[in-house]
Amino acid sequence: MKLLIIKLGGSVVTYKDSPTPKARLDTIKRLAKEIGQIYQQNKYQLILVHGAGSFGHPIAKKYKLHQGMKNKQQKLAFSLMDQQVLELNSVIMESLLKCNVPVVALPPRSFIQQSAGKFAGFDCQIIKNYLDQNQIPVLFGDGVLDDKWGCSILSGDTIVSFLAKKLPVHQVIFLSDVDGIYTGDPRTNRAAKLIPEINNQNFNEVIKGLTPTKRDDVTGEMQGKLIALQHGLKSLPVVIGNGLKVKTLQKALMPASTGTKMLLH
Ligand code: IP8
Repeated sequence: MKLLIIKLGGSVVTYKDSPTPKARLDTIKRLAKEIGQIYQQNKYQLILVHGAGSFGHPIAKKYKLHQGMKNKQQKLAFSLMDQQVLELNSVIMESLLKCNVPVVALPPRSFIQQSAGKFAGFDCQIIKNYLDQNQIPVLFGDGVLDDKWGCSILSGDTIVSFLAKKLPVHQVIFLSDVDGIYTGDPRTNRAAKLIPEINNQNFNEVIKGLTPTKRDDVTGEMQGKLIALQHGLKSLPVVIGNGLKVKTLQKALMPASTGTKMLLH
């Protein structure tokens, strides 16, 4: 069986621009069905990672939780953020379970710590053990303990990149709310063009072209994410596609997938 990592971006599972937590329930249900269909094929082992979207980023930004926690207000906000993220996770878990997908949630806060906002990895054995049981581990971007700052934010993308380096991963699929990586922000710039392929030749140029959007995002939007992902995803086929569109996941598994394909060496 081939090991697949699917990242459900925060913009797919939530209304990311909402200042308060708001899940995209219909999209989550449809994606759960599509993931169920992939699971039923018995060809793939799956690891799922989801983003936090409006359940994590607005509160993290408001209380600067990506820079740590010192006062009582921040400590309370950290707890609230972690609770909100857990709520989103349980909506996703429930939908997957309804589609008979044997998922198990592994909240990163319970076994990962960072140091001054830096991620230093974790022991993947627990993930391997669940995979051996044909269970599907579900991890997510989370607020975690930080030995220098008290707390910091761990992005789901960092987790994906780390797992892709540590495990014999066949392919990684990222789903967001646009068709792939563009030369600008396609939500605001009509001239932005989809980049069909990212490789060693055009990687730096693509990064330079990505400008931050006005969205509340404490983990760096696409530019920061691609840089973070770059090392973990070497020599691995990656597809970045639109999770709001039906069957993007299935298409990502075909050679002629839609979206942006990335292969770096
Ligand atoms: O949405 C961020 O994870 P991401 C996690 O995967 C929080 O970048 C809590 C803001």
